[in-house]
Amino acid sequence: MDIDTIDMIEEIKRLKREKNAIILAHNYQVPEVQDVADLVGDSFALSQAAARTDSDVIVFCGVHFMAESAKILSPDKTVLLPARDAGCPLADFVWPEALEAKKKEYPNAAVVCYVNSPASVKAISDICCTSSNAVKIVESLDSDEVLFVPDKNLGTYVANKVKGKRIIPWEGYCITHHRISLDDVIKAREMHPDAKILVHPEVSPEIWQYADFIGSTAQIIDYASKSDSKEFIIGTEMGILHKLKKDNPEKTFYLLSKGLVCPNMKKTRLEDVLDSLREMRYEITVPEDIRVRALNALEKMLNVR
Ligand code: CIZ
Repeated sequence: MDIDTIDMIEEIKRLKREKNAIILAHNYQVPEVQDVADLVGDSFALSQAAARTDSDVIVFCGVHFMAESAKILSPDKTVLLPARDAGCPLADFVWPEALEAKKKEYPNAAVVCYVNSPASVKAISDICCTSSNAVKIVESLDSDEVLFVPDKNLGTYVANKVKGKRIIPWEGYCITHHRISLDDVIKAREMHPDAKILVHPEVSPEIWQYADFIGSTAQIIDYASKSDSKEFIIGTEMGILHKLKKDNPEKTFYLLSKGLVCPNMKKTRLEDVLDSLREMRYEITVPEDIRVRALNALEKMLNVR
């Protein structure tokens, strides 16, 4: 590590103490940002953990909807997103007017909203879900018809698992997970025949048949740590390899496709974390009426046992 980087890390730590801040890094962030963070994880678990602390400031190294979730859970804390233009194309597939129009087409459907969505969409949904609990959330609903937004692959995954309900998936998808091709999986299997293939449910359904495990980032990390296998092929954004390797130095991890790089997750550099704390930027706010309704959809999710 060069001297400038060491100085920068020291300054980030000093400012963090001065401002009583907590730094959160999503599993997809670059290694140096993960290493400077207080917590690394999936977006909703990070937001929940930050809400339980007495910090005044949350620096969310991730993308916009993640910082919004932190604000929804911690309205009295200042939430900062270090890279202002770190958005999520998947979340942008759905917006309130489009969802309201769809709800008119399916007036009896319950609306289940994946956490990868804008706060304004969560606010007009019946309940939220994460990629780890989506099946359980949909199963818990009384309604036989479910409008699932915005990820069509996660929606289809849920539809395959849940019996007796009609799932209407929204037409959104993650551009990064969509880059995995059948050819990538076949080649990876050939090159590493003993490796377990672990993929995120946001990948295309045609990939699922090759997977030994399908789960959220936290579930993939947990699976790899507990498994007796020594080699894994990872089908989600490459940032996760840092934690996988750090937690399991004796195991080997291969990326399923070289396309698994999310340009938005790569926008946050150490310099941005430093500037964020120094200048208190970029503050993420959520209008109170939207926040309260979005919180309601998130709390309903948390109440499902
Ligand atoms: O919400 C998250 O953290 C994402 C993007 C995925 C996951 O599975 O953790």
